[in-house]
Amino acid sequence: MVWDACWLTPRMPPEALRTPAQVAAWELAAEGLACSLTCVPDWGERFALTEASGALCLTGGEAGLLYGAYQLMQRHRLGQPWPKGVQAPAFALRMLNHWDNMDGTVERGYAGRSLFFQGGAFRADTARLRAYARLLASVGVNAVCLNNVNVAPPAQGLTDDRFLPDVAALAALFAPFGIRLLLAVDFAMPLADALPTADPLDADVAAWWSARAALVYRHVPTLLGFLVKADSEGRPGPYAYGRDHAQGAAVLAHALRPHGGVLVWRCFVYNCKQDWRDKATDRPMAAYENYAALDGHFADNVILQIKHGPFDFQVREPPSPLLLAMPATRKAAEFQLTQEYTGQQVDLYAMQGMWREFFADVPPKGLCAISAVANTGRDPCWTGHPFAQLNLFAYGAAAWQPRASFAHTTEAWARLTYGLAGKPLAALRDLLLQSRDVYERYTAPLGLCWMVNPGHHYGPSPMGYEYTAWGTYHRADHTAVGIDRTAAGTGYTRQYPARLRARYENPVTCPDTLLLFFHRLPYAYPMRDGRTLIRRIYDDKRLGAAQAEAMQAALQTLRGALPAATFALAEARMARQVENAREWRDVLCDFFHRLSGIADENQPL
Ligand code: GCW
Repeated sequence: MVWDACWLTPRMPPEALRTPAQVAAWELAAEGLACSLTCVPDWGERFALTEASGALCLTGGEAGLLYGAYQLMQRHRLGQPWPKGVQAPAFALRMLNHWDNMDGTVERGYAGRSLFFQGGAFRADTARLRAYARLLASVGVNAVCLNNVNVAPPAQGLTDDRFLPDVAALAALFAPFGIRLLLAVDFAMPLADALPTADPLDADVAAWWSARAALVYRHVPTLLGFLVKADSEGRPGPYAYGRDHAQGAAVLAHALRPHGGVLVWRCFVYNCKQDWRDKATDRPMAAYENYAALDGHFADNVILQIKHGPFDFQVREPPSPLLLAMPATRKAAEFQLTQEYTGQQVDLYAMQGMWREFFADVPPKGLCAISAVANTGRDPCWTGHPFAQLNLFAYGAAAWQPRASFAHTTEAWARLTYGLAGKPLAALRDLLLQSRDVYERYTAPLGLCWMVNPGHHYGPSPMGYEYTAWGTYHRADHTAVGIDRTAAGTGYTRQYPARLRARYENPVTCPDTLLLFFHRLPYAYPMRDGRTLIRRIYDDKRLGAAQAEAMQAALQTLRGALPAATFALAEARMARQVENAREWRDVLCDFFHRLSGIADENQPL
């Protein structure tokens, strides 16, 4: 099968190359770039480019040389000056989490089947996997978790003799690209191995985890560590034994420590069996309630991986207050490249703007790592929609420089990938830059999330989650819509530091994009621009759908400028996006009309 080289050249570095520095030297030579390399091992991932009397010199640690080489290649092709001074990533750990199952399916995957697994075993597809490792290195990712956090059989076998030789082979294949692997493990694994309990304070359980870690590291000494989803959406966890999550994490962290292993512990813990009548429980408060008091209790080889927003990767969320708390704990922000709620790689949704806004409120210095759910699979273009490659590319850029410019990254990606210039370049850049706002406008303007179809999460279903157990309500009735999450309401805003609390607490200072996330407002509520709330909802939907139609027309100007197969794919998906946008507009306008009794004067249905 032929797959996209993305921004790279299709010719691959030979398999004989074993170290990142060797790959770096090969890449630069293949690109025709004369540059001398100096390896200073202490530099790690850092690098510096200097130019003396016309001769280029790249200095860096092993991995630094590789990142420097890719940076040099990009700048060279873009005709940009070399960056001055020593370059270092903002986050030492830049992870990608695959939600891949061993049967070959991918949970929330929209880019084909798993790159790693098929039929309960590893795929023997060295060529493609090496190309993948190279692609990830070229964007700056340095850690990959292979399997789904929802660990299903036979993935427990990833930590025993059944599959460890395969993990070791993959680790060796990724190593020349500076990438280390993680495995998602099940907290209750000791039970499956005939122990009567998985209680983290039980001595036999601790011994079991230590033995298991020793076995894993015998096979894969370079493994970065384990990733755990515990007490979340039906997964086993320490709560079953009356233990808190610091106690739960400690037993695994202790087992990993002698091997230098890291435990990435997810904080996506909430009550997924809520009674919808219960208005006192407010799901966005859950992560903070479960963890904030445990600050300082986690071992230093534990990283808490916290979703960037308090809900679950919705189109728009405020930053998770937990990411602004727990100063004595190592924390990672988790993003979702795979477009579960954001268009499923049918609709365009370029994410970097969201990450920039996030990092304006959550200083990168307070975090030690960044993580994202992968959007890649076995599709020839890797990402389902060819333009969804941008989100992977931009994730790497943001992981190095969280405040990197969205427009610059987008333009660089379009130029490197398709060699565009002039009008076509501007057209593609503009399509992508506006894509998030447009998608938000026809799906969830004003922070009103969770109106998606339950289960698969594509398309509108305004009451779909309203009477379920998932805690994701909007409580729209004939007078008002939204949930009051202020101090006078559920109290959620109290979880924020004063600066953000003040911004969100009052509808007058709360940004429009989050208005109905934080407030319950009547349909006649006067918005800043003089329109009523209901008028604004109708207008946003109509404008969003009209903008999707305009995007479809704009895409047509790229015919001939993009490779034919890429254009055909983008065109077909755009037609589906326009259908989706119209559906959202009509279902939501009808829904609010019936509920409120207030007609949309501009365009009655
Ligand atoms: O958003 C939800 C998804 C689940 C996912 C879960 C999680 C892997 O719908 O499919 O499970 O988040 O992040 O654990």
